[in-house]
Amino acid sequence: MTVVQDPPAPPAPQRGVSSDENSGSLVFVGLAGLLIALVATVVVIGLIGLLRDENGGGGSGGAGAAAEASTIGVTLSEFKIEGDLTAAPGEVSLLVNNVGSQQHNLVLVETGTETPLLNGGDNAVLDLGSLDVGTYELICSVPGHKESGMDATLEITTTPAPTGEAAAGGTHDHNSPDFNSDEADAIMINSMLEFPAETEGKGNEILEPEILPDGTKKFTLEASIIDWEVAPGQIVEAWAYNGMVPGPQIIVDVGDKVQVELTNNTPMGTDIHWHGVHTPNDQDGVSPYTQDPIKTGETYTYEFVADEPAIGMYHAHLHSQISVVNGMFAAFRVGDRPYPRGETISGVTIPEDFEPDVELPMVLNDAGTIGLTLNGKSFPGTEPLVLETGDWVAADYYNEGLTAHPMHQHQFPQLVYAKDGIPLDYPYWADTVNVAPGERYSVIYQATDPGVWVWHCHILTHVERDTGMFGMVTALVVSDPEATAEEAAAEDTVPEDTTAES
Ligand SMILES: [Cu+2]
Repeated sequence: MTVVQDPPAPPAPQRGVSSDENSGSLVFVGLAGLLIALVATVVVIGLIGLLRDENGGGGSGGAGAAAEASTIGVTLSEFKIEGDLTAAPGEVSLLVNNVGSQQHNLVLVETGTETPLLNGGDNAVLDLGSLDVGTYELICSVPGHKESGMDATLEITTTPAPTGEAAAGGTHDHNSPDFNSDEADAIMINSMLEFPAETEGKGNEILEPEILPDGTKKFTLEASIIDWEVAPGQIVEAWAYNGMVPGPQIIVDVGDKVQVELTNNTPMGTDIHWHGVHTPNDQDGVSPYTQDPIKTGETYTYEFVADEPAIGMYHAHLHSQISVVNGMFAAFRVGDRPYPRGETISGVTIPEDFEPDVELPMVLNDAGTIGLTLNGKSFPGTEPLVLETGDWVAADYYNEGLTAHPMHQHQFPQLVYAKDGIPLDYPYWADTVNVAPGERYSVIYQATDPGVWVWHCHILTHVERDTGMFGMVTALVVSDPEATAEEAAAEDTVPEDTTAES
């Protein structure tokens, strides 16, 4: 176990996630201190258990296998085939683990032996039979995946392969003599201690409109391809509105006349669909049915009256399988959120004057260049929420990805009060809210206890892999202002050393 050293004294944390004052380096130093102090008691207990028994269903060659039999761990992801792909001549089987978010398979080209199509997180054992010395080609046969990089060479050789690397980079084979439990723990824990990490760029900024003479709120968008730091040092080509992922939030009032002018600087035709927002048919943004595509270099203006409340989103419809998964999505809200003020749900009464202390969109994605992300960032680049005990959070989940994500909040139940922006007659409390593609769920929850509380997708391969924690995880850093004040008071009463030194 790593020895936890005394953390530096953290400055008083500031609440929230969306305001600029939280992005200062002091806060990060403070958070790092808080996290080092708290991670051992909360995060480690909560999450190390996830390490155990992973890949339990996959099986492996086992300790009793004959000497010439080899089992190799292979991971599939977008768009790579990885593993220590060397073995001695003889029986070879592959323990194949899809750690990506898309479906993949693995095919030995020379023999046509293949796994079934594996969903993200699925394992399979691929028995290749007896192989002679030589090189063999492994590919994913999903159309386009080989060309995107899922093409690897399996080498069968009598030269012994170097040992030790497979445990660090490939799928952990707990039965392998090379498997090192301490090393696996250290990789995971070190990755977790990197949180929170600063990255360049921040999405979801609120877009200010230009007010036209007739009162119309005009918003200006540019679609383009940008370099986006999805995690520290990991720069990808994102497709973005106004240079950010998610794109800027558009928030208007019910009854507002809205104009959105889009200039398309991406290399493909595009349009904007107002998902969950009531519009006339010719503003629905589905070329060619309701408009012509907005070609590269063209500007197009949408115009409609926002006549109904909405917790919606906007994204491209044309070529969405490229542009949306790569980042062209954002939140679009009309009117106030329908908080269940004054209602009693499962014995808990929401105050008549309820207002959240922190509001945030939580945009989920799992594919394209940016991959498994919360608000366009992958852990440890995800943004923490800095809260004080008693604070209420209002979060809107938006799934712009390709698969469902059960979003689990540790400790604090989430009150689901609206689905797709439509207020629920019967709101309900849940610690895990499953959000399918296209869905929105609006929740409020109260941070009642101090500590570091993780908030993450509970598809475990969306948050942990053998190289450490990543993807769809963030955390609430909750401090108790009274305890902090008492600590400060105690420090003030320590007598100062008045001895003069020369
Ligand atoms: Cu997920």
